[in-house]
Amino acid sequence: MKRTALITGATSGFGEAIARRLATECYDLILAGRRQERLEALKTELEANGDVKVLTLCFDVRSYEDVEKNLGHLPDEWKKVDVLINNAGLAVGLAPIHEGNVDDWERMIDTNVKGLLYVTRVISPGMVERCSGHIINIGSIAGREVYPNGNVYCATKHAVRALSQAMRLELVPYGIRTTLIAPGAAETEFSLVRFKGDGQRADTVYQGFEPLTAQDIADTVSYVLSAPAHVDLQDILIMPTAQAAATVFHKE
Ligand code: NDP
Ligand code: 8X3
Repeated sequence: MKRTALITGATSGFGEAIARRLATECYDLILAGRRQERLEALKTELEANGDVKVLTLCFDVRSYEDVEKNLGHLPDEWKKVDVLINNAGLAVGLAPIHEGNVDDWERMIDTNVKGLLYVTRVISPGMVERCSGHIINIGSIAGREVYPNGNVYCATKHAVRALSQAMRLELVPYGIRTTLIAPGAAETEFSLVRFKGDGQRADTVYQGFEPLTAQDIADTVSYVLSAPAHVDLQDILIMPTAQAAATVFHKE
């Protein structure tokens, strides 16, 4: 039977790879992000290639009003969201606390923490009503460890971890599964965004070792969703083989 998955941050990186993967696995997809042309291109590609229906929604997760307008009034055939993947997020800047850029801090807190909360607040009541559903939150190794100059990004991912634990505790009576997937270094547009478009600096992050790929995270999501109904993979840390901790890499 077809199920519906909502993926935030589907215009690039993990979200886009997860969309491609779930399109082959009996899911119809609600794809969200701010870049409309990318959402449309992905919808066209996925619908041309397979038996999948795609609804694209272009909004900023930082605005509760926009989240509610887009997700609180879904067309009837899209109302039953079986799987929510809270993936939209970003790091902006890498600076010690005494030199931090307050706008960067606000972007990270508003997107990674408040955005995840807004989307969950609008989608989870339907899951509670139906007594079924699965929420997958994309955390990070930065949600388990703090590294120098990562201060606020690490704090937001620690918050994602706390909120994932809270969701698990509060949604267990309704048969809703929750999963936190916490990746280490993965090569996506993440570092390009962190370094505000400086591609050369972004490339240096992934030099000398083999990072995770977006496909690795899509595979993990697929595995999590394929577990039998009585199994909840609650907390997954997935690292490149060459990365043992946030700042410990084996580089050639
Ligand atoms: P990308 O930059 O490739 O993708 C980020 C996605 O988030 C984009 O689709 C972007 O869409 C969306 N997004 C960002 N801000 C907003 C917003 N305000 N409203 C709506 N959508 C938004 O990075 P990744 O795929 O790597 O990142 C995905 C998640 O994984 C993030 O939460 C990140 O923190 C986390 N992560 C990444 C790791 C890595 O090393 N790459 C490791 C661990 C965790 P658009 O710009 O179109 O809005
Ligand atoms: C992204 C991985 O180590 O840059 O969450 O914080 S890291």
